[in-house]
Amino acid sequence: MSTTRGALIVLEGVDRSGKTTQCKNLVEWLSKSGKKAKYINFPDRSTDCGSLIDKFLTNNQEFNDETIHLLFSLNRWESKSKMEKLLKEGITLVVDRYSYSGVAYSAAKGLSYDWCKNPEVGLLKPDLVLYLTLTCEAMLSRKGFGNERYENKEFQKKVRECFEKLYDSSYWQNVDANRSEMDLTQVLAKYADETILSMSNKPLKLLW
Ligand code: T5A
Ligand code: NA
Repeated sequence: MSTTRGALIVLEGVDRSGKTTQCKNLVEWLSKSGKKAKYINFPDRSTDCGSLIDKFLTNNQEFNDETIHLLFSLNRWESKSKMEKLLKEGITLVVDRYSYSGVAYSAAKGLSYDWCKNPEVGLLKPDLVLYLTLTCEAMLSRKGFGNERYENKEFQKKVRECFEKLYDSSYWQNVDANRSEMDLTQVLAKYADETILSMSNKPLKLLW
């Protein structure tokens, strides 16, 4: 019998909406319920390309809008074959940001949607996008906000509008992130479980 592939589950949302916390909780929850799951995050700051992105985000290096956009995209392309292999081995991937962040943050700076989407064409398409929503007030009150590039209220408002344009009800689920960490994990785990259960024989698709 062939292995049922893992599900590709992406968490998206504005800065500080709790993506990293929830991705890690979700992997732990899935593992405890006997499912194979792995955490993956973008940007992956561990590669050469990722280290350039890190310098940019921490304001230690400048790139024009197009260059940094392509670096973020390249950083996902670097991981494509590794991700495909894991999914085919039956491992569910819980991914902390993906192409939607790539498009939303660059479009918020004024680049066109089509231009932003193009370098992502051919990357793996998620089976589920969990989009964490959070009011501006709640976002500003969270720890650590304001340390990196892009962490300001006006820009985050634009990012929010750009994410909303990318929303696709066929595989996106909006989830209000303004609740306790554990409550939120429970809600997300239910959606993740449903997606994993529906995986049998589903082929891997490509963006968009
Ligand atoms: N970017 C990214 C692009 O421009 N293009 C791209 O292609 C990609 C992939 C860095 C930046 O890069 C941009 C977007 C970003 O601006 P990152 O490394 O994912 O991306 O950013 P981080 O700064 O690591 O993460 P975020 O700021 O997005 O935060 P998270 O992961 O959403 O939130 P988390 O889990 O770290 O929690 C934030 C704080 O809130 C608390 C936590 O304890 C923490 O202090 N918290 C809660 N508080 C109350 N209630 C809850 N339920 C809470 N959950 C967490
Ligand atoms: Na994060």
